[in-house]
Amino acid sequence: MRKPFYFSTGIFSALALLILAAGCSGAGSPPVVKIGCAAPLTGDQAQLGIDICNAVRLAVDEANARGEIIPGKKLEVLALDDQHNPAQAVNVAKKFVSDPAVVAVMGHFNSSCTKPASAVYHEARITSLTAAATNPDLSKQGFDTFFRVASTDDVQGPRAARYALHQLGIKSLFVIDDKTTYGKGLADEFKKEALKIGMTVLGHESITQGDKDFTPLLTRIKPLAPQMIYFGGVYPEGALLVRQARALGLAAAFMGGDGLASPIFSELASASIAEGTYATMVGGDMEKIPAAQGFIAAYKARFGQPGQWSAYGYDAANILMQAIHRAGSANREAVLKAMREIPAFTGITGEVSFDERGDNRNQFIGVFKFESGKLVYIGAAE
Ligand code: ABU
Repeated sequence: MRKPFYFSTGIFSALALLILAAGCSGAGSPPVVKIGCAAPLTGDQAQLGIDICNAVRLAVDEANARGEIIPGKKLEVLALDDQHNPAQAVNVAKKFVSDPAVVAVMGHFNSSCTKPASAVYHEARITSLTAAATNPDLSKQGFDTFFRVASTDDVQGPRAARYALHQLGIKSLFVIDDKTTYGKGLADEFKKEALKIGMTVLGHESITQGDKDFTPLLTRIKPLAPQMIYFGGVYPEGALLVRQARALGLAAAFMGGDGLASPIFSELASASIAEGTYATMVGGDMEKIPAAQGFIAAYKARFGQPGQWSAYGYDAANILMQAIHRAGSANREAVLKAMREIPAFTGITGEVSFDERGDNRNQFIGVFKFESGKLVYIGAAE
């Protein structure tokens, strides 16, 4: 029987080996190792994902310029859009795991996407590190492939409730959530603590992401006269809620979690309507952290103003790259082992060290207030 043509001579065998050695990037280019970045990159939450993936690109390009992660190999960011849709997040996760050049994934942004996607990464034995998904259950699935740098909502919710009572003097409130893994989880944690510390919860209702008219709900809330409305959700619906509440003459203070902590909330609501809204965030004021100034300048020069999550994306990418460097290879299991053994990392957001579930031991919650269209840091929530 004749051999296939390309195996029929020593010359062609040698040629095939050379092509393999050069990898897919072509002769002369260093082999590429990819870090996935999964987040909403289109749609109404796109800016949040873009803020993170841009920071990941910056960190990776800086590391490539230093040439220190895996000598002779070039790192590349492969950013894929999960559209903050859980089904699409699973598709994205499957694309990453089926690409042998992808060594680890940064993401996802939304807890509702991170949850199903993390099962795909666990099955494929590939490290995933989220900078932003804050639902506490994500790290309770028994996946040794899961890591996150963000503080969790079982810390954020209770600290926000205590801040509302002790610092803002709020005694009565109404809770709204957006039914998502993040929004409902955060609102439930806030409410549980509010009840525990003696606040009066006048009601708790849910809205649906993507809906535009919350007037019927707000009309029901108005006669209850809560001192505060607490919203577990993200800025597109948060901005509509506060706009429509003010239009109805509902004067209650408005507070939410890290899903509101974006200047886009103020742009959508308008600066005057957003004025005085509180948003907790998993960090403090980056502009005042000396270690963050180089990052902020480099980010601004390349992409414009960094978002609230950009610094977390940058730190997370540098942690992943340190694990790849310590593994000394682009082997997924080796990188995962290095992640599990990684020592405390001091980044621009502070110290990050992972517990046995992959959560950051450093759980910080800052409180921000919208003033003249800007997010102003007003202190830590304890
Ligand atoms: N933590 C803010 C929004 C992302 C999430 O769904 O957790």
